Amino acid sequence: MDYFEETKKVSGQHPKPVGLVLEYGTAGFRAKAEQLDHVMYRMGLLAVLRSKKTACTIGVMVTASHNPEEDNGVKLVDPHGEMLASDWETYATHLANAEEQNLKSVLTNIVEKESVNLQEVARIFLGRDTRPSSQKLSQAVVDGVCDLGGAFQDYGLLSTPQLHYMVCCWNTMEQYGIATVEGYYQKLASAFIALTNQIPSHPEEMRQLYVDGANGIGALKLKEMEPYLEKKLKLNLCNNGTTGKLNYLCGADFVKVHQKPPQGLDMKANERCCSFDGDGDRIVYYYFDQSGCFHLLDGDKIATLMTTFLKELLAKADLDLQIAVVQTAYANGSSTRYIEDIMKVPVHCVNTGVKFLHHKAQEFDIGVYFEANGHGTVLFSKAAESKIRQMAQDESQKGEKSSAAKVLEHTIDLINQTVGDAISDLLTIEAILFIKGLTIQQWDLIYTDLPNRQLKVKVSDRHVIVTEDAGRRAVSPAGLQENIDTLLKKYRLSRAFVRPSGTEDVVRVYAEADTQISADTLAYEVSLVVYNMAGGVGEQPKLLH
Ligand code: G16
Repeated sequence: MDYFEETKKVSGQHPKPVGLVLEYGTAGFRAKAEQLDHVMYRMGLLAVLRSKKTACTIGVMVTASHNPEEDNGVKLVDPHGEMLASDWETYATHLANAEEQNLKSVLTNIVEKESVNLQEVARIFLGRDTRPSSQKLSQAVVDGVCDLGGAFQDYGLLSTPQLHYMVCCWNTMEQYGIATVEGYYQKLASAFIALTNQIPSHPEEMRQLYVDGANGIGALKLKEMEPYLEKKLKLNLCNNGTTGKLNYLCGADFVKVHQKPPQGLDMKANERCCSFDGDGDRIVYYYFDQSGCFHLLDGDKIATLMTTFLKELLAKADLDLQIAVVQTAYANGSSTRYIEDIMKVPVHCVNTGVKFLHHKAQEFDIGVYFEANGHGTVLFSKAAESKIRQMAQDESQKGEKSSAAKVLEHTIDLINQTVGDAISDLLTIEAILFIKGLTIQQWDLIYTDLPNRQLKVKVSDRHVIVTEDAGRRAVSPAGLQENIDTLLKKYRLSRAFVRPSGTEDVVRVYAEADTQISADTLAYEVSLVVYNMAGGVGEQPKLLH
């Protein structure tokens, strides 16, 4: 029997636009929604092969996260809830770009190279975000799955981290948690309640949190979860998707990049606010001070808060576990210096993309990883987790040691270890602030960010820019890095880099320096160099102040 017979018949119903070339980038495929039907169908096919290869359930998430509402995207989730293995990203790109007549040979090639046992049963979990295009695109994935005889469970609307959680739960025989949305809420809520019960009462203002849901799935899911939290938190949710447009002038990416509050949030001085992104895997916090100055607490500040908390607990519990922080080039220089020099915790810098951070964080007993954009989580090694659980359950342990171990155990249960998760991160941050009795202002004072600016430059082919050293140095086009180095000499405490985005058709520019004016000017000058040396298109970059 020709295993790919059905594919030959059906793939024509999901035609590839002529000449379209896409890449499985930082977080899967991202493009205008109308270009993606064939990619979705083909990712359904690939997910079946991946499931047969691993003999596990594989996830497929339809989302373009922080991108504009008109875009969409898809990514595959591996058995333990982690990102797809990198060899398979290459297969995904080949498959998405194959011409119709070559589809069968590309699939056969994957089967042969990976020795996929076609007799193995395949099971796929599906989730999608709230974009208007997501339901139809999700159906194209289902078509692909069914053509290769895979079984599937469609969870419908889910945040990205919820899908990662479901896949992990199912493949660990539900040791990680119950593979339902309710199971997710119950697991996180009971850990949160147990943690906050450490402190008998909280002033009313400590319970108040303003949340910008980016008009996306995160808002919907947080609302669903609220009743499980037993009024421990008073959530004021705006941009909840009922009227506004997804990610438009709101959401974590908007707030981080523009360093200003989202539209739709009526903020008063010193109120604690946070923003999710479009698929609920990123979070940033912020507030206005009395003088009207905006303060952003991004992924770096979150990593610092969580690391401080965990390190103090390890000391109290007298547990000798190695803790490390993983960041990317976007991490503010002040955060890296603070974590390394003051906290004495090692910091590692890797390429942009959660998959790289996650991988590195797995090397430590406790690996805290966060991108500055608010995407991150904490990983506990199996050995570390079992040491902590043993101590927490050991009735012979008394006093501070025992209670620290118990707090650590609840923290493990509250954190979504499969991937960065805005809801889980929110609850973890809130629990830490409760327990430590910290206001957002006190948390903010841990260190002061260096002023920084991020810009985007449109070029005709962003892949002409090639980088090394975790994206911190450009090796191509020739002379680009030398020009950036010359600009850096003009400013104090300066750092800048450029890299092609893996989710948008732009080159990203990052600059930091001793003052906001210097950071803005440096970012502008570097953008001009990119525009001139890397084939800039459209309007020239402008100086923003
Ligand atoms: C995705 C990735 C993140 C990455 C971001 C931007 O976020 O998951 O790791 O930092 O894209 O990547 P790039 O600079 O390559 O465009 P999200 O929230 O959009 O899934």
